[in-house]
Amino acid sequence: MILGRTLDERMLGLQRQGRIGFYGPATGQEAVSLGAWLAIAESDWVFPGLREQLLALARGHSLVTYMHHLFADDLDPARGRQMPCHPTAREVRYVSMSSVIGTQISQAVGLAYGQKLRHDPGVALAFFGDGATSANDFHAGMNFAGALSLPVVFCLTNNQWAISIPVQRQTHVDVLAEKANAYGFSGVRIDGTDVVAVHAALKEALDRARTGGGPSLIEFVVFRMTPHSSSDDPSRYQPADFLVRGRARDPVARLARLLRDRGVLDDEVVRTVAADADARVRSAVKEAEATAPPDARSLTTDVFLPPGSGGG
Ligand SMILES: Cc1ncc(C[n+]2csc(CCOP(=O)(O)OP(=O)(O)O)c2C)c(N)n1
Ligand SMILES: [Mg+2]
Repeated sequence: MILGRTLDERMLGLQRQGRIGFYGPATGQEAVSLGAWLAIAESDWVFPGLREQLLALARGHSLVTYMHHLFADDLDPARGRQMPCHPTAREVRYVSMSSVIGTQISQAVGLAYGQKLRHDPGVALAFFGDGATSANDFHAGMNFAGALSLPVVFCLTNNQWAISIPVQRQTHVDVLAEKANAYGFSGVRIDGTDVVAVHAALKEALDRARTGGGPSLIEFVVFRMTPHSSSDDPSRYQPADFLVRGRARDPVARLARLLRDRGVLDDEVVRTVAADADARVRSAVKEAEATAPPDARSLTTDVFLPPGSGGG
């Protein structure tokens, strides 16, 4: 979680300096990614929303590769063809992030259908925000998954904003999790700033999916503690007390308190972890900045077959 926060601070700074093009932070939402990482199995598939990069890194995606992606350089797995801060990490079953809100929901459901047909134990996890619950894919995906009882967990991170639109203007229901009732499966709302609660809710939903019990919806209530992205200025629309309330539920501080109470965390560990995160991020930035941009001739590599190669 500290690595995630270090990344957010540094990347937003680098974007302001014009060294990277775009960044979407996850500050305030780290407990969702980390709780999920603790609960999922290697065979499970992650279809991310906008802010689950920490889950890819926790699953083993290389920080340096992620940095190459943020700099859109020649070692970026997408070779600069994807929006920056839209990572793809195939080796850890983390599907390329889509900018088009909600599309990953029906993609995750499609994968879950395939898993069921093949009797594969892997569960699909679809992450998305409160804003995505207004997208067609949300309704289509939830309905299909419910009707066919598919092994998918809908992870709805309600950070209370869809850029400048507050969640109260997104829907007339108070609790988004209730929407699951209409599709015939369980929906729960939990505190998404609490790693322990996230882990417990996901464990239960994953067990259900794995044993043929079908889909679940979990609503993780969190605070978006930063602008929507490096292109946004929330002071133009967000009430001043929102951040004050968010800071009181800071997931990193909250976990630190729990671990200190249990006697497994002290100042020295915190210092070491923070110094390690800082060193790793600095070194990754250095490597990416020393890497050339993709060759313009690579524009069609991996996209089209070479003329005359005859493939189908
Ligand atoms: C189909 C579609 N409509 C609109 C947008 C523009 N857009 C980008 S992010 C966003 C808000 C998403 O809000 P939410 O789903 O709550 O996710 P969060 O950013 O809060 O994590 C919107 C409307 C888009 N990318 N795709
Ligand atoms: Mg949101």
